[in-house]
Amino acid sequence: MSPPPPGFLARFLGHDRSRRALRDPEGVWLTYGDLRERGERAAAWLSAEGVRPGHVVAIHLENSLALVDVHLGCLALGAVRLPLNAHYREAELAPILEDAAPQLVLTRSPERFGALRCFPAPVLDQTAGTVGLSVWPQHELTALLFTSGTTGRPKGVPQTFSMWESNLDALSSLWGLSDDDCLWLALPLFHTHGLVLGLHGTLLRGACAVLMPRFDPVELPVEVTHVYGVPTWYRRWLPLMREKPEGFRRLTLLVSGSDGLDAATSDAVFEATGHRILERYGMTETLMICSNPGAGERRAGTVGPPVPGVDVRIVDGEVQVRGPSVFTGYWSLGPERSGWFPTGDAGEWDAAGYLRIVGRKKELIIVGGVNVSPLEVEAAFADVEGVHELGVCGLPDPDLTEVVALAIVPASGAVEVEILAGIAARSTLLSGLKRPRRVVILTSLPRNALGKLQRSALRKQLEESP
Ligand code: MCA
Ligand code: AMP
Repeated sequence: MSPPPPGFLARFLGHDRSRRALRDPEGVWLTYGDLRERGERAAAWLSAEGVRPGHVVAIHLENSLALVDVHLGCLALGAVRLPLNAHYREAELAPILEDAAPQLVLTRSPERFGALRCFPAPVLDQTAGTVGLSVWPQHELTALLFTSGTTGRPKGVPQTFSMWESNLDALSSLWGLSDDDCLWLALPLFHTHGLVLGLHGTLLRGACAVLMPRFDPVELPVEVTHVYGVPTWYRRWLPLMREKPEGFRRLTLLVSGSDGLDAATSDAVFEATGHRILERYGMTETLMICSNPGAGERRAGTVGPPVPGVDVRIVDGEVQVRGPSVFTGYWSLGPERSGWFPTGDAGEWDAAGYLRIVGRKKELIIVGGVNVSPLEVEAAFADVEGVHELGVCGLPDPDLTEVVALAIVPASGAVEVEILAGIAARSTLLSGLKRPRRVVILTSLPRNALGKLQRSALRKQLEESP
């Protein structure tokens, strides 16, 4: 085997092979040695299927050991991972697949992938002893993460080892992380939060994680010390936190991100468990931008000061960022960008230099920590029969923070029940969190003088007529 490469991968490969790394969803613990071996076998399988360094491998799987195997196999081979939301349907996947052109797909739903070659999981046992590859190469580009764009068409964000290493090391010092930590990893591994902070943050540090198939508001295994989650999780956990607080009191760190954490939830968790949730703020394009500290004051309602090494400024109310963890340009869109990146989030500094996110300049609805483009949802329903015009906005929700609402103006003579049946049928083409939870028939939509839909006015109108 070739000598291990420097940098990010060398640190993962350098951990003591006998150390615990991951408990799989079946409850079996794997060591760093086990993960390395599984990665090399998965690399041999991928290679036998024609994948070469630099090729793109699509991963459309729920959290499982098979999903971790293929990630490790791509790392070992130098292939580029394309994590896909496992809830995505054919129409949501199509623009991403067209843009990223994967060599093959790991999925249990091959019918969503047209002519692409699909496999349910890497076959490790047929490849034992066939490694013979120059494994664990050092490629800067390691993954492509797609995020909803301002046009409604998802855009690929190339992820490099150096972006990850700089951001993860900064968070590690700021949060006081160590190799003794054990993370409860129920975040889906197809988003930045779960994949980069959760899985790779753990493996870079030599710590361990308990991998869950998905979030459920259950009691935590005794070995768990840390939780990274979204506000919806903490709200769903509150009844259990109040009933059985001991299991939460013994944790050492609870982190929230991906969506604004309201002060009421933060305070209620503090009352029940004695822990002030650490809130941080980031983006797929930039990784973590601001964070409250591990030691020191955590201010509820703020996302903290800039992460060390990251420059943050506010221009015309919008948060802008630059630094070593910021991407250098969207996949296949070019030209390379540089300098300050506008986040589309509205923010202001408080007196202590902590950032408060006060709104969004971009058209985005965040449902349970998952980004939904209102433009994409509008496009999905635009040609339903009997619809004259339509508009989508977010509405506040006590569980998911926001949910999608759809307002329709019928064409003259159209029959309401038929429109609603058309909307229901079309909804099944979207993943669950993008589906409208409220559908309203109106006589007109609020538009400005140029005819542009006024989404905040629509939201206000729907909030006032529940
Ligand atoms: C569940 N559904 C989804 C997703 N999760 N649809 C699209 N994307 C998803 N990620 C669908 C299910 O298939 C189901 O559809 C419907 O939603 C069910 O609703 P509900 O029961 O309320 O949902 P749930 O299954 O309990 O999941 C809600 C959740 C979960 C627990 C909040 O989505 C979650 O763990 N979210 C975390 C998201 C996250 O990691 N975000 C990070 C991205 P059907 O009805 O057809 O069955 S942001 C990021 O990475 C940046 C960098 C950052 O700052 O962190
Ligand atoms: P993504 O593009 O999936 O990486 O999502 C990034 C977006 O999530 C950011 O631009 C914010 O709008 C939002 N976000 C992430 N963390 C927070 C937070 N702590 N508070 C408010 N919004 C957040």
